[in-house]
Amino acid sequence: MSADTANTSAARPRLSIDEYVSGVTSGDRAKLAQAITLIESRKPEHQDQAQALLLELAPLAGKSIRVGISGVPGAGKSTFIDTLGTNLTGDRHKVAVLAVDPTSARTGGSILGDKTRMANLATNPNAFIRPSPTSGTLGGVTRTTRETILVCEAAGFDIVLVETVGVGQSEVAVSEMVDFFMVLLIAGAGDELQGIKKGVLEIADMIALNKADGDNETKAKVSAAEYQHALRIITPKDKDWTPPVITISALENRGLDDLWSRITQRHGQLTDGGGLATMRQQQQVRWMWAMVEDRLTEKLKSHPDIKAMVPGLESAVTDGSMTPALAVDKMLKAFGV
Ligand SMILES: Nc1nc2c(ncn2[C@@H]2O[C@H](COP(=O)(O)OP(=O)(O)O)[C@@H](O)[C@H]2O)c(=O)[nH]1
Ligand SMILES: [Mg+2]
Repeated sequence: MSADTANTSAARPRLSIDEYVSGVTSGDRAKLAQAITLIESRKPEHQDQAQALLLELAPLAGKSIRVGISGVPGAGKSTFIDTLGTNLTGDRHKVAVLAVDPTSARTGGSILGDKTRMANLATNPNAFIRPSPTSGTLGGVTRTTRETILVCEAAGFDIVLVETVGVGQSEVAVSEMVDFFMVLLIAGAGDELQGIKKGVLEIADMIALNKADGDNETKAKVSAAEYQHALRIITPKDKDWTPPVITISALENRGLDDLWSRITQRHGQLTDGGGLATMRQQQQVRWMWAMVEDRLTEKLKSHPDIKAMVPGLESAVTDGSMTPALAVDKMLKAFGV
């Protein structure tokens, strides 16, 4: 069913697919924003239209450098993106800033991609900032952000920055949708606090010690050396790339040219060797399976028979009168598989 044949409803999308396509590709920012809203909508008829739109835009997508940026609140992500983005637009790039923050709905705070924290970029005609959707599961937010990357690329943005918080699963989700994943750290803030224990060193393509300015500069350099050392004992993601550890000051715009040249160096290496295409293909396939798991689990949990039996099964597993495997058998039987 396409949205055009759907029953009339107040919330029905106002544009046709052709209008979205021509709006997005002609650089109409309002239409770009509307296309993203369509993608974020959970209404089935909007979803159908969004997927049709993505198929239309797909041939125009894929041509950007996709960079993930992680760091705990306060690490300087907004400041960094504002400065880097301004540098890049100054070099004639078009920069889209997206965010993955599944916690923003619950906490009401720390909505990543907040335009007020990126004052320069927010008013820059060659930048587009889209805050994280404020509702949804990690899987849901991941899907919309992934699809939004494609729409922004079709709209001519040649650099896409995806911001996320340096805690938990959202980092892994973002590293799976970008070409290059970097972590912003601050010297002396404590590894635990900054999520280092969560295996982030294993997925990072670069570590940048931010706030290397004023009295903090020496501390940042010492810290960088320590992380460099820590990285040496970790098996790299790719034998052709040793993640650099560098010091920067987002506030003073220091070290950002070096940082960007490393990203383009790695991107060039991946593009030339064919590794980029392979990596993106593998990301798509892994994502497909992740979505299968998400959707199946959702369907299973919302099945009325299963909903009815879950409390009993949980308490039986809790008190040991049933093994977890037997409980799963019962559930799947009720589900019809
Ligand atoms: N000294 C210094 N302060 C910085 C730097 N980058 C960010 N900050 C400050 O750190 C605080 C948090 O920065 P923000 O960009 O909001 O961090 P976010 O929570 O990761 O987005 C703000 O007060 C910034 O001004 C830097 O390079 N040097
Ligand atoms: Mg911020």
